[in-house]
Amino acid sequence: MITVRIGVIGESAVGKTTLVKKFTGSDVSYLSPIKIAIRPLHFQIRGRNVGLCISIYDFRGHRIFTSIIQNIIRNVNSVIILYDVSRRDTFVSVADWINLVLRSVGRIPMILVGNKIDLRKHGYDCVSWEEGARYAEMLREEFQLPILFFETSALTGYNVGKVFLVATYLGLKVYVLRRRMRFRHS
Ligand SMILES: Nc1nc2c(ncn2[C@@H]2O[C@H](COP(=O)(O)OP(=O)(O)OP(=O)(O)O)[C@@H](O)[C@H]2O)c(=O)[nH]1
Ligand SMILES: [Mg+2]
Repeated sequence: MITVRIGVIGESAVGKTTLVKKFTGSDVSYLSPIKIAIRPLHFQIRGRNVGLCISIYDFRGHRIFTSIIQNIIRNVNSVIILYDVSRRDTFVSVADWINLVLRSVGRIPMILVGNKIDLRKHGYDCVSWEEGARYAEMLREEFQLPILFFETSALTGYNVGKVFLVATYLGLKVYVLRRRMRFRHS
C-alpha cells in the first residue's frame, strides 16, 4: 500500500498534537520529540477502490528538538505549518519553520494553517484571516512554491479533515514524482 508521509510543525503549543488527534482519532498523550500517527484512507478512482496509508509525523515545537526534526522531516511528502491565531509570536516565527523545511527537505508542498480560530472572538491582537492569506501569497511569490492557506480549530474540528486531505493529495503527487525519479536512476 502507498504511504504518504505528512509532517506537522510549528511553535510549541500551537495545537499540532490536538489537530492530529482530531483527524486520526488517536488519544495517546506523549512526551517524545516525535509521534507518528497512522490513518488509512479509501477512495475511488474511475470506479476502482484505492487504499492509502497516511503517516502523520507530529513533531514537538520546542527548539531543543530542531536537529531531530531536521533529520526525520527529510522523509515527508508534504508539510503542514501551524501557528496559533491568538499568539502573534507563533505567526512571526513561521518563516523559521519554512526555512527549516527548505534546508532539510527542499521544495515540497507546504500548507500554512492558522489554528485556534475559536479563540479569536475573545482574543486581543489576533492574527486575521487576511494577514494569513496575504502572508501565504507573499511566500508563494518569494519561494515559487505551492503554499496553501487554511484556518482551523482543532478544538471544534473546523477544517481539520480538509487540511489533511489537501496535504495527502499534494503529498501523493510528490510520492509519485520521487518514485518515477528513483526508477529512472535505477
Ligand atoms: N481553544 C483551542 N485550544 C486548542 C486548539 N488546539 C489546541 N488547543 C489547546 O492548546 C494546547 C496545546 O495543544 P497541543 O496540541 O499540545 O500543542 P502542540 O503544538 O502539539 O505542542 P508541542 O507538542 O509542545 O509542540 C492544549 O491545551 C490544547 O487543548 C484549538 O483549536 N482551540
Ligand atoms: Mg505536540
